[in-house]
Amino acid sequence: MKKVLMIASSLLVVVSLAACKKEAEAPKPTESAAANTGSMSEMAMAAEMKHGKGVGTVTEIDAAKGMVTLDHGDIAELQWPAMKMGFTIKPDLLAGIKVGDKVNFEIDWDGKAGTVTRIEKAEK
Ligand SMILES: [Cu+2]
Repeated sequence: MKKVLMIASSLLVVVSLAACKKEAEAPKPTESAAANTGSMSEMAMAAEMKHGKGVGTVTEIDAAKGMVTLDHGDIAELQWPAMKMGFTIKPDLLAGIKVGDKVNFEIDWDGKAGTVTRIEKAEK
């Protein structure tokens, strides 16, 4: 929406100053540079949240803190090797899950911390 408005307003500037070409061209680089910076940072932020799927074993549950520790296998989407690590989780997702369970899970990873968005016992 913003970008469309920027383009529309820079077109207006060009049209209104069309009589004098030198003045019409001068403000253009500044405006498009500002527009690019805005959309680039939005793209970078969107790219930081990644989603991955994995299989693991529950090694620790702290429902009060909304934490679960999983000894998980590779997660291809995140290029992660197998490891043991803690994730935040909504406590209600932990219903029926206990330490020692083998689980299938999905996570959101923001580059620093992971949140389990789905977890269920794996079929044996
Ligand atoms: Cu991990």
